[in-house]
Amino acid sequence: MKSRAAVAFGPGKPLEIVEIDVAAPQKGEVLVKITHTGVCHTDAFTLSGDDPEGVFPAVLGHEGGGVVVEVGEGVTSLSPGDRVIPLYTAECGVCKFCTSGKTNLCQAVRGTQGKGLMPDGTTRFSYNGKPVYHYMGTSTFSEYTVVAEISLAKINPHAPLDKVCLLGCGVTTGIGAVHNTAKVKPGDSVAVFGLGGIGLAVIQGAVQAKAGRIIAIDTNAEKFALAQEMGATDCVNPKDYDKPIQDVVVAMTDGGVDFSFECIGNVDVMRSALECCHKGWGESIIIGVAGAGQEIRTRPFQLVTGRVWRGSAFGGVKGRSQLPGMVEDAMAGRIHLDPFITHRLPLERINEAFELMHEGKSIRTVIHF
Ligand code: NAD
Ligand code: AHE
Ligand code: ZN
Ligand code: ZN
Repeated sequence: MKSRAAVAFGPGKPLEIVEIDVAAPQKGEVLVKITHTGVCHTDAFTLSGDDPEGVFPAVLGHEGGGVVVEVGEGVTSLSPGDRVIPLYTAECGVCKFCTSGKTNLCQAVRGTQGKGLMPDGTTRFSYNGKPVYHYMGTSTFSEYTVVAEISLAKINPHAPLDKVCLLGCGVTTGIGAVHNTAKVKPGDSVAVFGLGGIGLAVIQGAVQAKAGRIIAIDTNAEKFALAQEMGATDCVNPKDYDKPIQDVVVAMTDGGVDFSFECIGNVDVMRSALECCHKGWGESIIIGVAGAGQEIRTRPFQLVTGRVWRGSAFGGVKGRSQLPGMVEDAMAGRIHLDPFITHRLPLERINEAFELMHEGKSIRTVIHF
């Protein structure tokens, strides 16, 4: 079938809106009509060429919501008409990772997914007869996409897709990192570096966890109003100080925070986020994604003296079993999605969403088809 899609033809180039061909779903696959998708910084990261897994031409996008149109052979858990959120972290339920009870990082389709291919090693997308690659197993920047059955969360049939699409990445990542990775407890102090969609979701999670101090840190002071509305107790701009930001946070908190979250993808800030944690127990969660060749550094003494570095992918959330509950939370008002949606645009204007993000003017732009 034909589908309108925003195709990334090469690194650093604007997306092009073209009509691609989408082949029928094969065994274990599902054809989904995407109605809405957010634009996450990770899409911009891959488009920039910094992603070691970036392949072109590709249909990017991983923060979508849609409706099942057709199922391939052997698909039993989904039917046409079901509302779904595509998952870049699958949940097969049977692999070593899924059964470990220790991680959400199902590996059933991760190998082919990282190469821009469906699990059978081929693509369902083509343009002028040439293959177009998939992205993160989701490719939500296309009106029609093909996704593995194990990479789809079936959600409430009445869920507002124009909002809950944000649970496909940003909001789930931030809230999940607080509860599943850090396990923040009432009264804990928290520092959040970077106040985009991810950092603001961390703040929302920290409020849910009844954290004490929530210190919001960004070099763009225009982000502070929303951070405060979300529940930040303090806002700090590193540009206002002539000493390292970790020293500022340590001085504010009688020795450092219980938890910090890096939500930028800057390896220097990752060091600051670790070093602003309290001696003996402070934990720093890396959420930001850094480019090829980037490495983190600190003095080993920072770890010897009890600080801990952890990472978090998709907030540690198992998509098929846990995301439907988070959709219910959003529908019941326990998760607030509206504050994240600063802009709405049609697919044809998707490049403006990237510009707004780079200019620091948006939190999330929701694209409609
Ligand atoms: P965003 O661009 O909306 O927000 C980033 C924020 O960081 C902006 O407010 C910006 O002003 C701020 N910032 C930039 N440099 C800074 C600095 N030196 N000090 C303080 N603040 C600074 O991005 P986003 O969509 O919120 O994504 C944030 C990061 O999280 C990205 O790296 C993205 O790839 C990553 N991410 C990771 C996961 C995961 O599962 N681990 C999921 C989603 C996104
Ligand atoms: N492809 C990159 C890594 C990108 C990355 O870390 N992705 C995050 C999700 S970002 C969503 O906005 C993630 O979940 N990683 C775990 C995984 O399995 O990809 C690289 O460096 O190669
Ligand atoms: Zn994302
Ligand atoms: Zn699995």
